Amino acid sequence: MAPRISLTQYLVEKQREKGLIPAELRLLLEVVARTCKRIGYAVSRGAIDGVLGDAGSSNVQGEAQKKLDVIANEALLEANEWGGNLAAMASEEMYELYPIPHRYPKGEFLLLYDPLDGSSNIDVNVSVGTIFSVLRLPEGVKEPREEHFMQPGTRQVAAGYALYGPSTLLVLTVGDGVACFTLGKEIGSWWLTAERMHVPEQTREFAINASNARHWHPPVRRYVDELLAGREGPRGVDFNMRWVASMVADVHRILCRGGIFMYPRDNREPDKPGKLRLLYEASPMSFLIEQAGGAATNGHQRIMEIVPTTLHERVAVFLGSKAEVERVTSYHREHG
Ligand code: P6P
Repeated sequence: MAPRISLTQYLVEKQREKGLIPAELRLLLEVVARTCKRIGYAVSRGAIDGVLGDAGSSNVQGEAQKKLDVIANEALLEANEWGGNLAAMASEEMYELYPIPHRYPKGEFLLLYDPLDGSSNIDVNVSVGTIFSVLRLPEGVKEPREEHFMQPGTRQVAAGYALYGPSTLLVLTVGDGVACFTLGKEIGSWWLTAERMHVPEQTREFAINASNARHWHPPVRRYVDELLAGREGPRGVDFNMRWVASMVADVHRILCRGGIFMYPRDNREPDKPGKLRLLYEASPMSFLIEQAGGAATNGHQRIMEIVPTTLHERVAVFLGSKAEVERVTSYHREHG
Protein backbone atom coordinates (compact mmCIF):
# COMPACT_ATOMS: atom_id res chain seq x y z
CA MET A 1 0.00 0.00 0.00
CA ALA A 2 1.35 3.47 -0.92
CA PRO A 3 2.58 5.44 2.13
CA ARG A 4 -0.07 7.74 3.48
CA ILE A 5 0.33 11.48 2.86
CA SER A 6 0.36 13.67 5.95
CA LEU A 7 -1.15 17.14 6.24
CA THR A 8 2.35 18.62 6.28
CA GLN A 9 3.30 16.87 3.02
CA TYR A 10 -0.01 17.91 1.43
CA LEU A 11 0.55 21.55 2.33
CA VAL A 12 4.25 21.51 1.33
CA GLU A 13 3.20 20.19 -2.08
CA LYS A 14 0.59 22.95 -2.43
CA GLN A 15 3.32 25.43 -1.49
CA ARG A 16 6.16 23.96 -3.57
CA GLU A 17 4.62 22.36 -6.62
CA LYS A 18 1.65 24.64 -7.21
CA GLY A 19 2.88 27.84 -5.63
CA LEU A 20 -0.64 28.00 -4.25
CA ILE A 21 0.20 28.98 -0.72
CA PRO A 22 3.09 30.87 0.90
CA ALA A 23 5.06 29.23 3.69
CA GLU A 24 3.46 31.57 6.26
CA LEU A 25 -0.02 30.29 5.34
CA ARG A 26 1.17 26.68 5.45
CA LEU A 27 2.60 27.26 8.93
CA LEU A 28 -0.61 28.97 10.07
CA LEU A 29 -2.75 26.05 8.88
CA GLU A 30 -0.46 23.56 10.61
CA VAL A 31 -0.83 25.47 13.91
CA VAL A 32 -4.63 25.54 13.53
CA ALA A 33 -4.64 21.80 12.73
CA ARG A 34 -2.45 21.05 15.75
CA THR A 35 -4.76 23.11 17.98
CA CYS A 36 -7.79 21.20 16.70
CA LYS A 37 -6.14 18.01 17.95
CA ARG A 38 -5.92 19.63 21.38
CA ILE A 39 -9.56 20.77 21.24
CA GLY A 40 -10.64 17.30 20.10
CA TYR A 41 -8.83 15.77 23.05
CA ALA A 42 -10.51 18.18 25.51
CA VAL A 43 -13.92 17.37 23.96
CA SER A 44 -13.22 13.62 24.18
CA ARG A 45 -12.35 13.88 27.89
CA GLY A 46 -15.77 15.50 28.58
CA ALA A 47 -17.15 14.55 31.97
CA ILE A 48 -13.85 12.97 33.10
CA ASP A 49 -12.26 16.42 33.27
CA GLY A 50 -15.47 18.15 34.34
CA VAL A 51 -15.54 20.30 31.18
CA LEU A 52 -19.17 19.65 30.26
CA GLY A 53 -21.94 22.11 30.98
CA ASP A 54 -22.14 25.91 31.02
CA ALA A 55 -19.26 28.25 31.72
CA GLY A 56 -21.60 30.68 33.49
CA SER A 57 -20.94 33.38 30.86
CA SER A 58 -22.54 34.30 27.51
CA ASN A 59 -21.07 35.03 24.09
CA VAL A 60 -21.56 38.00 21.80
CA GLN A 61 -24.88 36.57 20.67
CA GLY A 62 -26.10 36.39 24.25
CA GLU A 63 -25.95 32.59 24.09
CA ALA A 64 -24.78 30.68 27.18
CA GLN A 65 -21.15 29.66 26.68
CA LYS A 66 -20.19 26.07 27.39
CA LYS A 67 -16.96 25.46 29.32
CA LEU A 68 -15.55 23.85 26.18
CA ASP A 69 -16.43 26.94 24.07
CA VAL A 70 -14.12 28.96 26.32
CA ILE A 71 -11.41 26.26 26.39
CA ALA A 72 -11.44 25.95 22.59
CA ASN A 73 -11.35 29.71 22.08
CA GLU A 74 -8.41 30.16 24.45
CA ALA A 75 -6.54 27.24 22.84
CA LEU A 76 -6.74 28.91 19.41
CA LEU A 77 -5.69 32.31 20.79
CA GLU A 78 -2.70 30.90 22.72
CA ALA A 79 -1.50 28.75 19.81
CA ASN A 80 -1.76 31.44 17.15
CA GLU A 81 -0.77 34.72 18.80
CA TRP A 82 3.02 34.24 18.84
CA GLY A 83 3.70 32.60 15.43
CA GLY A 84 4.17 35.78 13.40
CA ASN A 85 1.68 34.70 10.68
CA LEU A 86 -1.31 36.70 11.87
CA ALA A 87 -2.23 40.35 12.26
CA ALA A 88 -5.43 39.61 14.22
CA MET A 89 -8.07 37.02 15.04
CA ALA A 90 -11.85 37.10 15.36
CA SER A 91 -14.01 34.53 17.12
CA GLU A 92 -17.68 33.84 17.78
CA GLU A 93 -16.71 33.85 21.46
CA MET A 94 -15.21 37.36 21.48
CA TYR A 95 -17.10 40.61 20.89
CA GLU A 96 -14.05 42.50 19.60
CA LEU A 97 -11.28 41.36 17.27
CA TYR A 98 -8.08 40.15 18.92
CA PRO A 99 -5.03 42.06 17.60
CA ILE A 100 -1.72 40.25 17.95
CA PRO A 101 0.00 41.61 21.11
CA HIS A 102 2.81 44.07 20.41
CA ARG A 103 5.35 41.70 22.01
CA TYR A 104 4.92 39.37 19.03
CA PRO A 105 5.61 39.98 15.31
CA LYS A 106 2.56 40.55 13.10
CA GLY A 107 1.91 38.64 9.90
CA GLU A 108 -0.25 39.21 6.81
CA PHE A 109 -3.21 36.98 7.63
CA LEU A 110 -6.46 37.29 9.57
CA LEU A 111 -7.89 34.18 11.26
CA LEU A 112 -11.61 33.93 11.95
CA TYR A 113 -13.21 30.99 13.71
CA ASP A 114 -16.06 29.43 15.59
CA PRO A 115 -13.98 27.51 18.11
CA LEU A 116 -16.64 24.96 18.94
CA ASP A 117 -19.69 24.88 16.70
CA GLY A 118 -22.72 22.89 17.81
CA SER A 119 -21.68 23.14 21.43
CA SER A 120 -25.27 22.58 22.61
CA ASN A 121 -24.62 18.97 21.51
CA ILE A 122 -21.52 18.49 23.67
CA ASP A 123 -23.37 17.44 26.82
CA VAL A 124 -25.19 14.70 24.89
CA ASN A 125 -22.08 13.41 23.09
CA VAL A 126 -23.12 14.40 19.56
CA SER A 127 -20.44 15.45 17.04
CA VAL A 128 -19.22 19.06 17.25
CA GLY A 129 -16.53 20.93 15.38
CA THR A 130 -14.24 23.90 14.88
CA ILE A 131 -14.76 26.11 11.80
CA PHE A 132 -12.04 28.46 10.51
CA SER A 133 -11.47 30.96 7.72
CA VAL A 134 -8.31 32.81 6.63
CA LEU A 135 -8.23 36.24 4.96
CA ARG A 136 -5.33 38.50 4.02
CA LEU A 137 -4.81 41.77 5.87
CA PRO A 138 -5.29 44.50 3.23
CA GLU A 139 -2.03 45.89 1.80
CA GLY A 140 -0.32 48.58 3.81
CA VAL A 141 -2.44 48.19 6.95
CA LYS A 142 -0.33 48.39 10.08
CA GLU A 143 -3.01 48.21 12.79
CA PRO A 144 -5.86 45.80 11.95
CA ARG A 145 -9.35 47.06 12.69
CA GLU A 146 -12.79 45.49 12.32
CA GLU A 147 -13.20 47.13 8.91
CA HIS A 148 -10.28 45.06 7.59
CA PHE A 149 -12.27 41.89 8.27
CA MET A 150 -15.18 43.12 6.14
CA GLN A 151 -14.16 41.09 3.09
CA PRO A 152 -16.42 38.87 0.94
CA GLY A 153 -15.91 35.11 1.08
CA THR A 154 -14.28 35.17 -2.34
CA ARG A 155 -11.23 36.79 -0.63
CA GLN A 156 -10.62 33.75 1.60
CA VAL A 157 -7.21 32.12 1.06
CA ALA A 158 -8.11 29.03 3.12
CA ALA A 159 -11.04 27.58 5.05
CA GLY A 160 -11.87 24.39 6.85
CA TYR A 161 -13.26 22.60 9.83
CA ALA A 162 -12.34 19.94 12.33
CA LEU A 163 -15.08 17.42 13.13
CA TYR A 164 -14.90 15.74 16.55
CA GLY A 165 -16.94 12.61 15.86
CA PRO A 166 -16.37 8.85 15.77
CA SER A 167 -13.24 9.83 13.80
CA THR A 168 -11.54 13.17 14.29
CA LEU A 169 -11.37 14.77 10.84
CA LEU A 170 -9.88 17.90 9.34
CA VAL A 171 -11.45 19.13 6.08
CA LEU A 172 -9.57 21.90 4.30
CA THR A 173 -9.38 23.95 1.12
CA VAL A 174 -6.69 26.39 -0.03
CA GLY A 175 -8.58 27.01 -3.27
CA ASP A 176 -7.51 23.82 -5.05
CA GLY A 177 -10.27 21.37 -4.13
CA VAL A 178 -11.31 20.00 -0.73
CA ALA A 179 -9.19 17.45 1.12
CA CYS A 180 -10.08 15.39 4.20
CA PHE A 181 -7.57 14.25 6.80
CA THR A 182 -8.20 11.67 9.52
CA LEU A 183 -6.39 11.92 12.84
CA GLY A 184 -4.18 8.91 13.47
CA LYS A 185 -4.21 9.02 17.24
CA GLU A 186 -1.36 6.52 17.61
CA ILE A 187 1.19 9.24 16.69
CA GLY A 188 -1.10 12.26 16.39
CA SER A 189 -0.75 12.71 12.61
CA TRP A 190 -3.38 14.02 10.21
CA TRP A 191 -3.44 11.48 7.34
CA LEU A 192 -4.91 12.35 3.92
CA THR A 193 -7.97 10.11 3.51
CA ALA A 194 -9.83 11.95 0.71
CA GLU A 195 -7.93 14.09 -1.79
CA ARG A 196 -10.86 15.69 -3.62
CA MET A 197 -14.26 15.66 -1.96
CA HIS A 198 -17.22 16.19 -4.31
CA VAL A 199 -20.83 17.20 -3.69
CA PRO A 200 -23.13 15.33 -6.13
CA GLU A 201 -25.30 17.79 -8.08
CA GLN A 202 -28.48 15.83 -7.33
CA THR A 203 -29.65 14.60 -3.94
CA ARG A 204 -32.58 13.05 -2.12
CA GLU A 205 -31.59 14.30 1.32
CA PHE A 206 -32.34 17.63 3.01
CA ALA A 207 -31.42 19.17 6.35
CA ILE A 208 -33.50 21.81 8.14
CA ASN A 209 -34.90 22.30 11.65
CA ALA A 210 -38.52 21.48 10.75
CA SER A 211 -39.81 22.63 14.15
CA ASN A 212 -39.61 26.17 12.74
CA ALA A 213 -41.91 25.37 9.77
CA ARG A 214 -44.73 27.68 10.90
CA HIS A 215 -42.27 30.60 10.86
CA TRP A 216 -40.80 30.03 7.40
CA HIS A 217 -41.22 32.44 4.51
CA PRO A 218 -43.29 31.19 1.50
CA PRO A 219 -40.36 30.12 -0.77
CA VAL A 220 -38.94 27.86 1.96
CA ARG A 221 -42.42 26.57 2.82
CA ARG A 222 -43.07 25.72 -0.84
CA TYR A 223 -39.67 24.04 -1.31
CA VAL A 224 -39.87 21.86 1.81
CA ASP A 225 -43.56 20.97 1.25
CA GLU A 226 -42.61 19.65 -2.20
CA LEU A 227 -39.85 17.51 -0.65
CA LEU A 228 -42.28 16.17 1.98
CA ALA A 229 -44.87 15.37 -0.73
CA GLY A 230 -42.38 12.90 -2.14
CA ARG A 231 -43.30 10.71 -5.12
CA GLU A 232 -46.99 11.77 -4.88
CA GLY A 233 -45.95 15.43 -5.21
CA PRO A 234 -44.43 17.64 -7.92
CA ARG A 235 -40.93 16.25 -7.36
CA GLY A 236 -42.09 12.70 -8.13
CA VAL A 237 -39.54 11.09 -5.80
CA ASP A 238 -39.22 10.56 -2.05
CA PHE A 239 -36.73 12.52 0.06
CA ASN A 240 -35.05 11.82 3.37
CA MET A 241 -34.38 14.31 6.19
CA ARG A 242 -31.44 14.72 8.57
CA TRP A 243 -30.83 17.44 11.21
CA VAL A 244 -27.85 17.01 13.56
CA ALA A 245 -28.09 20.61 14.84
CA SER A 246 -24.32 20.76 14.45
CA MET A 247 -23.49 22.57 11.21
CA VAL A 248 -20.09 20.89 10.90
CA ALA A 249 -21.67 17.42 11.05
CA ASP A 250 -24.45 18.30 8.59
CA VAL A 251 -22.04 19.94 6.13
CA HIS A 252 -19.61 17.02 6.36
CA ARG A 253 -22.40 14.58 5.45
CA ILE A 254 -23.19 16.74 2.42
CA LEU A 255 -19.53 16.84 1.36
CA CYS A 256 -19.48 13.03 1.64
CA ARG A 257 -22.78 12.10 -0.08
CA GLY A 258 -24.66 15.25 -1.14
CA GLY A 259 -27.72 16.96 0.30
CA ILE A 260 -28.98 20.44 1.01
CA PHE A 261 -28.51 22.25 4.35
CA MET A 262 -30.88 25.09 5.12
CA TYR A 263 -31.02 27.65 7.92
CA PRO A 264 -33.36 30.30 6.50
CA ARG A 265 -34.39 33.60 8.00
CA ASP A 266 -37.88 33.28 9.46
CA ASN A 267 -40.62 35.19 11.28
CA ARG A 268 -39.40 34.34 14.80
CA GLU A 269 -37.05 37.37 14.61
CA PRO A 270 -37.99 39.12 11.34
CA ASP A 271 -35.19 41.69 11.64
CA LYS A 272 -32.54 38.96 11.79
CA PRO A 273 -31.36 37.62 8.39
CA GLY A 274 -30.88 34.16 9.91
CA LYS A 275 -29.18 32.39 12.82
CA LEU A 276 -25.80 31.47 11.38
CA ARG A 277 -22.87 33.89 11.27
CA LEU A 278 -21.47 34.98 7.94
CA LEU A 279 -17.77 35.49 8.57
CA TYR A 280 -16.84 32.38 10.54
CA GLU A 281 -19.59 29.87 9.75
CA ALA A 282 -21.39 30.45 6.43
CA SER A 283 -18.47 31.92 4.49
CA PRO A 284 -15.88 29.15 5.19
CA MET A 285 -18.51 26.44 4.70
CA SER A 286 -19.56 28.05 1.40
CA PHE A 287 -15.93 28.12 0.23
CA LEU A 288 -15.62 24.39 0.96
CA ILE A 289 -18.95 23.53 -0.69
CA GLU A 290 -18.18 25.54 -3.84
CA GLN A 291 -14.68 24.06 -4.06
CA ALA A 292 -16.36 20.61 -3.95
CA GLY A 293 -18.73 21.48 -6.81
CA GLY A 294 -21.73 22.53 -4.75
CA ALA A 295 -23.51 25.86 -4.34
CA ALA A 296 -24.24 28.21 -1.42
CA THR A 297 -26.67 31.14 -1.36
CA ASN A 298 -28.63 33.19 1.15
CA GLY A 299 -31.71 32.61 -0.99
CA HIS A 300 -30.87 35.52 -3.27
CA GLN A 301 -27.11 35.63 -3.95
CA ARG A 302 -23.88 33.67 -3.52
CA ILE A 303 -22.88 33.77 0.13
CA MET A 304 -19.28 34.14 -1.04
CA GLU A 305 -20.13 37.49 -2.66
CA ILE A 306 -21.79 39.10 0.36
CA VAL A 307 -19.70 42.00 1.67
CA PRO A 308 -19.98 41.94 5.47
CA THR A 309 -20.72 45.11 7.45
CA THR A 310 -20.18 43.79 10.99
CA LEU A 311 -17.99 41.08 12.51
CA HIS A 312 -20.85 38.95 13.88
CA GLU A 313 -23.49 39.52 11.27
CA ARG A 314 -25.86 36.69 10.49
CA VAL A 315 -27.00 35.28 7.17
CA ALA A 316 -29.55 32.83 5.79
CA VAL A 317 -27.90 29.68 4.47
CA PHE A 318 -28.87 27.29 1.66
CA LEU A 319 -25.88 25.14 0.68
CA GLY A 320 -25.06 21.77 -0.84
CA SER A 321 -26.08 19.93 -4.02
CA LYS A 322 -26.18 22.53 -6.78
CA ALA A 323 -29.52 21.49 -8.37
CA GLU A 324 -31.37 21.82 -5.05
CA VAL A 325 -29.73 25.08 -3.97
CA GLU A 326 -30.55 26.57 -7.39
CA ARG A 327 -34.16 25.38 -7.09
CA VAL A 328 -34.83 26.86 -3.64
CA THR A 329 -33.04 30.06 -4.68
CA SER A 330 -35.25 30.29 -7.80
CA TYR A 331 -38.32 30.02 -5.56
CA HIS A 332 -37.05 33.05 -3.60
CA ARG A 333 -36.62 34.98 -6.85
CA GLU A 334 -40.11 33.98 -8.08
CA HIS A 335 -41.54 35.11 -4.77
CA GLY A 336 -39.65 38.43 -5.12
P1 P6P B 1 -31.09 24.95 15.95
C1 P6P B 1 -25.30 25.23 16.53
O1 P6P B 1 -25.79 25.99 17.63
C2 P6P B 1 -25.62 26.02 15.27
O2 P6P B 1 -24.97 27.25 15.29
C3 P6P B 1 -25.22 25.20 14.04
O3 P6P B 1 -24.11 24.41 14.25
C4 P6P B 1 -26.48 24.37 13.78
O4 P6P B 1 -26.63 24.02 12.42
C5 P6P B 1 -27.60 25.29 14.24
O5 P6P B 1 -27.03 26.22 15.18
C6 P6P B 1 -28.71 24.53 14.94
O6 P6P B 1 -29.72 25.46 15.25
O7 P6P B 1 -31.98 26.17 15.91
O8 P6P B 1 -31.62 23.82 15.13
O9 P6P B 1 -30.69 24.53 17.34
